[in-house]
Amino acid sequence: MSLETVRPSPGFLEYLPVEYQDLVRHGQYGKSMKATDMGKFKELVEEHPMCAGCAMSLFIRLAFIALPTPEHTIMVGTAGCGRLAISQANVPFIYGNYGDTNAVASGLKKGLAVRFPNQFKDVVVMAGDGGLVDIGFQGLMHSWFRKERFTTIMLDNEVYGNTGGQESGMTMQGKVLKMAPRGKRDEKIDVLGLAQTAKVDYIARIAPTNPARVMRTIRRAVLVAREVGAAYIQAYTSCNIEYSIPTPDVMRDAFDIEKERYGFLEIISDRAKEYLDGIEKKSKEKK
Ligand SMILES: Cc1ncc(C[n+]2csc(CCOP(=O)(O)OP(=O)(O)O)c2C)c(N)n1
Ligand code: SF4
Repeated sequence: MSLETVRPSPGFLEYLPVEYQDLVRHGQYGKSMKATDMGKFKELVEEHPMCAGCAMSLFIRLAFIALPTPEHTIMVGTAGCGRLAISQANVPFIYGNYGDTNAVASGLKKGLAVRFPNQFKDVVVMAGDGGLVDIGFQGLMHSWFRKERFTTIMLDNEVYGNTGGQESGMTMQGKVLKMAPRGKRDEKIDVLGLAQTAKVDYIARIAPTNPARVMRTIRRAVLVAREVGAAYIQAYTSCNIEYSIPTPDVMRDAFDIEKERYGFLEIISDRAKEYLDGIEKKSKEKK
């Protein structure tokens, strides 16, 4: 193996598993993909057991395509629907106890910096709203207050999907769910506001209506987390099962909710903006 980690030494590639060969030859290892390339290359996540038509699975697919350097990325997740797909990808995945993602990611990031002082390693937490803001609330907030350099992506389906429809802190007030029959009493938690209070360097709210925008947002978050500070993306990823959205209407729902209360929003600190401007300018010059 060469020191380039992804590119095997000449003559060695053919002895690696076919999956790996494909990822090097026809996949994302060592390359950057566009949303319009979808379907034309070997993706990091190809199969998953999530419900047909689930918007969360679409978002996860886009998130993996967007990773700027998947071969140097480690995902952290927890119980919930999303991990069913995240754990199938060709990216190392750490599955912690429910709610401890941001504590695990904090330790991991520090350990990686000691073990690989000359190689950046991106750490990305991707977990449900319940896992992050209910049971994981303390770990989430403290990782932000400590300015830990990793990305947190909330798969906000506004319910506990994996356990059959309990309300979460992110469920809208008044919403009746299978296991919240009286309707939710309290308001949806303003996690974007909390992220601002904690001075998170890159904050975004997004719905999966525009693949190119989803990918750009994820890339920007991961890059800011690599060199500047904490990054947070809150993504509307509807649960068609618990919200009874017919599969053909899942995207219409995403557009409706985006228009109503989930419009695209980016809040970037001055230092993160300066950093991103520099990177994006260099990349334009290269083209
Ligand atoms: C400590 C602990 N408590 C409870 C559970 C049961 N559990 C598994 S998934 C889940 C809810 C998942 O909801 P969310 O995090 O919003 O993700 P979603 O499934 O909606 O994507 C719960 C409560 C668990 N696995 N561990
Ligand atoms: S239960 Fe809901 S969130 Fe979970 S996979 Fe099915 S549609 Fe998606």
